Amino acid sequence: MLYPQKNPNRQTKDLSGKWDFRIDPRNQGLGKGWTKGFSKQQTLSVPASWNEQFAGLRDYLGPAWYQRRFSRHPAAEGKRIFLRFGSVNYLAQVWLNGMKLGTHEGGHLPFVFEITRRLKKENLLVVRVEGFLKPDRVPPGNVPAGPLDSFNNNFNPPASFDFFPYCGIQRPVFLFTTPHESIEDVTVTTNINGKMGIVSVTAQAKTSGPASLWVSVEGFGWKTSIESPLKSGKSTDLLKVPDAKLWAPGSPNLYQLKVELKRNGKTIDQIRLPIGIRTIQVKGSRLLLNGKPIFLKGFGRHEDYAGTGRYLPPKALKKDYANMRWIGANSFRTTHYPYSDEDMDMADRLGFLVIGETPAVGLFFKKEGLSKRLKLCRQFTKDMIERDKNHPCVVMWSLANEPHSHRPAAKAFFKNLAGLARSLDKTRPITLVSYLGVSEESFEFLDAVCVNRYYGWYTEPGDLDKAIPRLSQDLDELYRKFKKPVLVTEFGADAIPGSHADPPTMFSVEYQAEMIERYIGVIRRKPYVVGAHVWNLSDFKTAQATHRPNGMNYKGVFTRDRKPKLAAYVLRKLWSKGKN
Ligand code: BDP
Repeated sequence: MLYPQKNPNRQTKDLSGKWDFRIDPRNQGLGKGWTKGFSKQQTLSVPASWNEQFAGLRDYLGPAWYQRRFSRHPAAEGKRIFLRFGSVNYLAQVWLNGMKLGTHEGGHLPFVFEITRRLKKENLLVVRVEGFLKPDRVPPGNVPAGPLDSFNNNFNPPASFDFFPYCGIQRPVFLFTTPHESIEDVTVTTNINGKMGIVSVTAQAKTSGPASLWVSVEGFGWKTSIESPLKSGKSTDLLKVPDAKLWAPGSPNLYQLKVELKRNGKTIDQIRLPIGIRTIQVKGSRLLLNGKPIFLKGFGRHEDYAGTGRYLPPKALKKDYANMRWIGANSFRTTHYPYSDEDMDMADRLGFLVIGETPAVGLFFKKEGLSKRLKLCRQFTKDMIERDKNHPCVVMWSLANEPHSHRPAAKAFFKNLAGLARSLDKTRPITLVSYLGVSEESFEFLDAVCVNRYYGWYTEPGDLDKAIPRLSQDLDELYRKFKKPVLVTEFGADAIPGSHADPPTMFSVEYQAEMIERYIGVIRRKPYVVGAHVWNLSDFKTAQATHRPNGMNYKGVFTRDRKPKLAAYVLRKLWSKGKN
């Protein structure tokens, strides 16, 4: 699934802006023919969640209708034309000029429809969106609380996860063209041999006659290219880059890859991609980037921003990266769903290591609905890897966050998913993120052990002297059992901005800062721990609950409007000068 791009053979048009909108609380729209157009109630911004744009819609999960008109552009003449949604949460049904294009389930990954034959001079695009929380969806909601299947969090709306279940068209919508004979996919993997970078490029193309592929890599004063004929629509090339400038945090060197589909010297189609030459590998208790041990310091984040909900506008995205750089972080996990294409591009450019996570948060393994949840998880794992496989920033795939793996079915579930992930990507380690720790049996066949730890918060509340030795003991037990690198993928405390206490007390900024500092103190003494991700980069909106004042999770070291709390300064000191 190639990201839409503008180049001499391809065009794009961003459909962001004001769209017509109408909620449909009595679910009448389908019966009343709104698929052919409806009278709007209001206009709203796309991309953005609807819940934050109108006070009255905060807890409304659907259904709701969007529509937008657009004209055919002359540049589309003689091309194939596609419509791409970056993300719609959760269930989307799409019509163009009254004809159904299709349905897509799942909130955080792109989907595409070909509309070449459906496009008219003037067009009406209609989208119905529904985001109900259901146990057989991923992530699930409305799951009866019980020790085996769900935390008793009592959230309103009843999500089985701790972030607001925003709905709507939450990422950009693009029209894009490709030639009729076109490059369909490109897969890039890289290796290093001494000072030589080796770039392997597999391209797939659809042609109606013989054609060849030209692949070139250019950058830092070097250019190399190879031509090879297409065999059954495919070609694989190895390109050697002497004295390669490797990609790493602090030196995010990107080369330009160009893949051209040619016939008789004429370029029929082309794709350009920034690529990074790097390797990633688990060896014993270490994580190796370009053959050298690397420590991941950073955060779990959320796509969450006032007014736009689950869409991070460019200024907010920029600020998140500015904050992470200021503090000395080198990585993050896409908690708890794949982030936008724009986010991944920025991580490539600025040199952040990313653990890419699927939307499988709060999974449970009761029989009811399990086969549907597995089917969805397989789809999301596949779509995530296909979308992000060429990003040098992605160094690990996470199959899930905090599954309730108490039931025996969990292990088989994750074996299935891990097998799928490995068949799609043989270059990156695979993990899942657990709250269970030593009893998370799937770590036996995964590459790294990722755990979220809240000693001093959900257990030993307010008592860091008791919490810290427990953390230390727990980490040792994990390593003793699995003998794999350990990452503490979440730890932290809520700190209400401006709330102070001496001695440090839960919810004060002092308590959060002290807890984070003492956790890092323990982590530094464990040579098998290869990552520390603080929960969270910024405060974020969640569902209402007794333990979520103002419907907020205040574990950010920055506020929701991205201002530093005390813990941010403490971390900046701890992480400065390349220290872990
Ligand atoms: C962890 C979850 C995360 C929550 C966090 C918390 O992975 O989504 O937001 O706890 O409670 O268990 O703050």
